[in-house]
Amino acid sequence: MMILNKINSPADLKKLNNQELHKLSEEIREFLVNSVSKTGGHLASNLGIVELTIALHSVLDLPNDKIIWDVGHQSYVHKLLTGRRDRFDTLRKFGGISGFPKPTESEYDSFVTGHSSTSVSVALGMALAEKICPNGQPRNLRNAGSANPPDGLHKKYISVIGDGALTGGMAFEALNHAGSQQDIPLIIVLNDNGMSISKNVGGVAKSLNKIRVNPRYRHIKADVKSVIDKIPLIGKPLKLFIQNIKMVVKKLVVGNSLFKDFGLVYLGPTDGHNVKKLIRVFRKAKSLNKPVLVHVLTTKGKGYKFAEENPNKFHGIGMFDSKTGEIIDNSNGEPGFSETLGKTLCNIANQNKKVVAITAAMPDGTGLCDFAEKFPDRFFDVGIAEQHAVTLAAGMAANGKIPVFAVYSTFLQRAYDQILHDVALSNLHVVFAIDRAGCVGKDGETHQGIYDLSYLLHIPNMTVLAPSCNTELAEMLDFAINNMNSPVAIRYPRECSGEPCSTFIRENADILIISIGTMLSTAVDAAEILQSHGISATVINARFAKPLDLELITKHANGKKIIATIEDNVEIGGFGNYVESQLGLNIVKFAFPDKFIEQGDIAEIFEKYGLTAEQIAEKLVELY
Ligand SMILES: Cc1ncc(C[n+]2csc(CCOP(=O)(O)OP(=O)(O)O)c2C)c(N)n1
Repeated sequence: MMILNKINSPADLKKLNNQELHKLSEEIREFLVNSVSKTGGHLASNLGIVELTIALHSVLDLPNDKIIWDVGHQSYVHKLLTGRRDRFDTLRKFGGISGFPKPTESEYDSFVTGHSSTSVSVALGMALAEKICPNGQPRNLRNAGSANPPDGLHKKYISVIGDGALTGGMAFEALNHAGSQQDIPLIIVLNDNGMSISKNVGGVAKSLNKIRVNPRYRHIKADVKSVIDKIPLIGKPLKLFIQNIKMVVKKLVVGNSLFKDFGLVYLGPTDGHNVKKLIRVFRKAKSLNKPVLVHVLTTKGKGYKFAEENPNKFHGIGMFDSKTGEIIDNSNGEPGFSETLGKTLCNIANQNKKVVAITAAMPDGTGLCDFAEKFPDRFFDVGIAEQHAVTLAAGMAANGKIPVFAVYSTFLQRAYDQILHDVALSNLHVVFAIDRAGCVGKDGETHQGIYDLSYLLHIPNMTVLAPSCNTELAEMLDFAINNMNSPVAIRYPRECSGEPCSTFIRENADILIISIGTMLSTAVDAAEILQSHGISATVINARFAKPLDLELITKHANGKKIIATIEDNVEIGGFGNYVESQLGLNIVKFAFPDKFIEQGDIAEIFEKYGLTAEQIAEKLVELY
């Protein structure tokens, strides 16, 4: 029987010896490749973290101790080991298990994550909360620093953070704070694979890479070990002496590490695919009862040839053939919006030398790879640092460039103040190319792009556009770069349905429907259904969410029994609300409600929230 099939909780894992743990890692890898090839998901990161997760589960007392998985996309192994193996065929599906940690799914998931660089703050916050007694008196932590503080905290708090997530500013804010809390038993596990989604960028990544590839460290380590091994009966003092040399050498090589400067104990670097070594270093970290950083070196995609060779492709992947690594293509053949953005931007940048492109660690996802290759001096990958990206763009715009920041809607949320204070207040010409807007489907609650209209429409000076098809996106990008001189946001989802873009005017119609972005095809379909009920509807493709084409809208709103809006944003603060405030008329709004929207196929989600053409038409017939 497979060992994996006997593991239902960490207690089962603790019964295994080293050999069995090794076999378990192999079984987990095989399981993950097979399972994710059928559901899609974040494969490469999980293949890289198998031994690390096994070791943490072996050493810690879960669920009493708390692991916070940064981003959370690498929590599949953790899910497999905590009783969710049998539900893996439902991964990321409607009603199925989430691709991210979710406390409502399991007591072993201690916090929701999905967006990067939050784990150190969360773990530290949890630990500090435990430190404070219910009556507000601090717990006596005088004995912290000893192995078993009688009066110390009862739980361990662990942040598992990748070197990519470490590029986010919030992680550094938290490290800075953590170092000042010397009585807190915080363990930060740095899962360093040299990769974000693409190759990791920046100064810290460079310095980590030095440690990773430094042959001096590797050789010296091996030499010292072989010297120790060759001495048949060494006395304790000699052994200690040699070990001390090892430490000194390591300090010389690792140097005055950044983490030590933050006030953290630095352990490592440790081979992240050696369970025995990992268990040893985690035990040590646990015994210290103070803020510790354990530096673990792993290989993204480990053990699956295709993912090791191309971790970027297998970071987040759809269904694929596990034998060949080939993606099973079930797209509609239309280029996605990201591809159109990338191509159009290259064309525009050829003519307009002021154009620069910025990404926050998502060159692939946002379609900027060609641009990066063609215009290396005008391309900036800032790491997972959306806030910095926006203000960097503001600086560039203030000095004569036209920056285009291509970013997912959900990740731009964290740069709200930078958009408002650093870009809009000075009316700077920054273009936001907002990808994955609307419902994102399988990533679920943490990644829905259904808030951007609400966080952009009320910002003065901001123009907000939404294309209904690829042609419109290309035109809008050209307009935003070459015809505007103030902040512009263009928001669009991943998929382009390929429907022709049109404003669909019926003279003397009964109802006016105004749609924004790709909801146009739904609006046109709803109008057709209404027609079959004897109700005629005019459909306006708004294109501009702000400023509205009030002349056109008012002209067609005149005398209509019902004016409706359709959008893939939340209702509150969204397009319909904005139209209502500008027109001063009551609007029937079709939008997402005031709740977090779960994972599932986009069509399933639209149906659940009444956003299909049939449901919209039915509702309008009812109201008519
Ligand atoms: C705020 C934010 N921006 C972007 C992302 C998209 N994203 C998901 S994982 C990832 C790379 C993470 O790299 P790392 O932490 O090193 O983990 P690895 O996948 O290499 O294991 C990125 C950029 C995100 N989740 N959150």
